[in-house]
Amino acid sequence: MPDPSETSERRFESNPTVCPFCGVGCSVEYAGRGSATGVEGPVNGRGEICPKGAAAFDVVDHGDRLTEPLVEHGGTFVTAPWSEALDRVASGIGEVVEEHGADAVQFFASSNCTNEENYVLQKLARVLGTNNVDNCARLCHASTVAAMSERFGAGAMTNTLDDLGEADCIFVNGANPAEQHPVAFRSYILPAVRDGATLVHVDPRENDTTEAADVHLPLRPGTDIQLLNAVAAVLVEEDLVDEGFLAERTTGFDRLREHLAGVDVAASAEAAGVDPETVREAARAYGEADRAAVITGMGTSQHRCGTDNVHALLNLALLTGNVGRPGTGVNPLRGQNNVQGASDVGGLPGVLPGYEPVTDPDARERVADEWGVEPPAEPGLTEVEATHRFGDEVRAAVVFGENPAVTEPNATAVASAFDDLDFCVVIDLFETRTAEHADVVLPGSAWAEKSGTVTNTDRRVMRMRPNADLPGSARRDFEILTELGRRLTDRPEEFAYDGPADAFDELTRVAPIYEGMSYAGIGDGYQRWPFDAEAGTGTDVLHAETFATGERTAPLAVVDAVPPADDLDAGELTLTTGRVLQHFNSGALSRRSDRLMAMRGEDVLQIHPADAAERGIEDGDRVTVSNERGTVEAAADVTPAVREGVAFCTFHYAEPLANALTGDALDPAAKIPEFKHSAVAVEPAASAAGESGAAGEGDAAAGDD
Ligand SMILES: Nc1nc2c(c(=O)[nH]1)N[C@H]1C(S)=C(S)[C@@H](COP(=O)(O)OP(=O)(O)OC[C@H]3O[C@@H](n4cnc5c(=O)[nH]c(N)nc54)[C@H](O)[C@@H]3O)O[C@H]1N2
Ligand SMILES: Nc1nc2c(c(=O)[nH]1)N[C@H]1C(S)=C(S)[C@@H](COP(=O)(O)OP(=O)(O)OC[C@H]3O[C@@H](n4cnc5c(=O)[nH]c(N)nc54)[C@H](O)[C@@H]3O)O[C@H]1N2
Ligand code: SF4
Ligand SMILES: [Mo]
Repeated sequence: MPDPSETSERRFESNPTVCPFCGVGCSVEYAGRGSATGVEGPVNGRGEICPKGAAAFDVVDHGDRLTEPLVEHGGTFVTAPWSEALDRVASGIGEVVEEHGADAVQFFASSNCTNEENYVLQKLARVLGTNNVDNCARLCHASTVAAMSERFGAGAMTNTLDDLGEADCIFVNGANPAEQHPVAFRSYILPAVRDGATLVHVDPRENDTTEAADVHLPLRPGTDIQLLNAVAAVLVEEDLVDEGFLAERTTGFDRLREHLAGVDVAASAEAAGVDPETVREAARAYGEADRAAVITGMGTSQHRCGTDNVHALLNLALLTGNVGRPGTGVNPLRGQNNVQGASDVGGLPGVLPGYEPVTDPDARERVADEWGVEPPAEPGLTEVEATHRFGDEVRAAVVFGENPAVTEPNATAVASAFDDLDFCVVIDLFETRTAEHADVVLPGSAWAEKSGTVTNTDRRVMRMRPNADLPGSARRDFEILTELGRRLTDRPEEFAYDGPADAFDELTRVAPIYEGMSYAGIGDGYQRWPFDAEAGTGTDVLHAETFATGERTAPLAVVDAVPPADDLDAGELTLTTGRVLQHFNSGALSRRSDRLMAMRGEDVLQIHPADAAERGIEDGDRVTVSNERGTVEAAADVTPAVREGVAFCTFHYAEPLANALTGDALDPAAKIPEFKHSAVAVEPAASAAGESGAAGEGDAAAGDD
């Protein structure tokens, strides 16, 4: 492979910045010879990184990078100068706003991009006159945030990664941090376990996290409420609750106790498909621990009852007094490197920067003081609601660093919905599946080409610094977005920033949780929100004296099981989807890394040996996975690691498109999709069947050779 640093015209340099992949937020920099390396940072104190961090530079100088704007002409893209492409965006969006109003435009903010970029994007939407701005936190921890905001007053990790060292029990529900948050796992969770903490893992599959676990509960997908209610019932039954905490810091215990008295532990465990004794073991480990921390991920959040799942999880922490002290709490591990920040800065339809509700007149007025115009008072559309209305009341979309044609549920329908729009602009690094449906594609800047800040999973705001100049005519995302602000709104002066630092200063004046932060204060380290401007420090442990709601108490919640949207017909399996270590989300970045592709090159379907045998499927066979929404083909990985009746595949590829199979059902509170439960039929693929009978197809295949 040619060394990009020798063949490229581009200039690279080494400056500490933040890994573009997961929300752990490891510090990395350019290391020469086309590679990135870890450097000592606030989170990775010894410069440790995972394989994705090590591969981060592979996309920066990749031959597929977009280097010129693309404009659609007669069904194909042609390259165009920036002035023409931007004119086309201004007229495309302008005409839709003129004819249908600003609420006919949907803005997709980017969890992969900086606080400053997302701040500008949501400001652009709101100055234009709509709250229709969302980011893929919607597909991710929206339900976690909904439940935690309601009960605790804040949706983020209650504690810090460092805190995990003080935990005596770590209860991991629906997350696989060994693969998805590897440095959090190796540098924080594993040391705590080696130090004696008991690790409980609630996951239908055995994976790398399970290997380190003391207790594994391989539940049926979609039965978290049954399982967590059984754990809560044991806590009450066996007197493992914290009476003092319940009296002082909670309300509603009598009602919950009464409800749990009606929960039969054995029957509930059976409904979840797990052994009642193992449920008791898990409950004792959590309830007897002096300090117990919950970690939660997509297995909990991505259900039509995702918000209720989290409510059931929050009960455990409140029942046992595991909130407000180091080593405790409820800790959602956040997805992309800036999904926390994209939400913090207002990239959500219901809240302004700093989570101030758009419905709050005081909050709107505070923003108006800064912007000179008041944002609309009605919450906007979430992103899946919006794609369901493309061509209807939504007529245009601005998609910034997101790939919904691959990552939203029922994605074949989503992709064709993009064609129903009057106008669509995509700002990305690559010509993604989503970009294929755009009218204009603008070439943005990769992580190594930008400066700004990102906020990691434990609320640390850290600085990104450039390691590379731009390829071809690509532009910095910040400059593209401010230019769109000047062209699309009638307040161009509001988008005349003197660089990202200037936008960050404005953010600290608008978002109360960021008040008092500065680039200088962050320096090579971090500042954590909520930030105390006077003391000049952040808050590590939330909810210590009072909850972020301002109340001394938080309510306990009665939670009833909710059946999944898809019913299983005879012979069908439950498909649940997720991730592997070597790939990242839609694969837009990870699939372009030769070194990651060499480690793991395709999406496979994990299926239990008994289910495989019943269908005549052997390890490595091609299989079709289908339901009324679509059919995909994959190679079978026959393994007892996945429970019987369940199949698992990743969604890291546009081909096969796993999300062709997932459904449209949304959680009513958070509007998060049901990615973790779909009914599917699995059978040997026709090509495989061809060898054992369908001679015509077999011959055709041979003919191709
Ligand atoms: N390597 C890698 N790292 C990543 C990403 C990536 O794509 N690749 N993506 C990033 C992003 S955006 C996110 S949000 C995080 C996500 O990180 P995780 O939350 O760890 O991700 P998932 O693999 O989607 O789901 C976690 C586990 O949930 C289990 N599960 C499935 N159904 C259920 C269920 O009904 N109940 C329970 N309790 N468990 C269930 C799955 O078997 C899976 O092991 O990872 C981030 N980090
Ligand atoms: N079946 C199934 N589907 C899922 C999930 C699941 O578990 N199962 N998980 C869901 C979750 S948790 C998430 S977060 C979503 C993720 O959904 P997406 O956010 O759509 O997925 P990504 O692949 O992270 O897409 C990021 C896009 O941003 C571009 N990009 C990256 N960096 C930059 C940059 O600096 N500038 C610009 N302009 N563009 C950039 C990339 O090229 C890519 O096209 O997927 C969801 N979909
Ligand atoms: S753990 Fe996350 S932030 Fe750290 S190197 Fe790996 S992908 Fe990057
Ligand atoms: Mo995510």
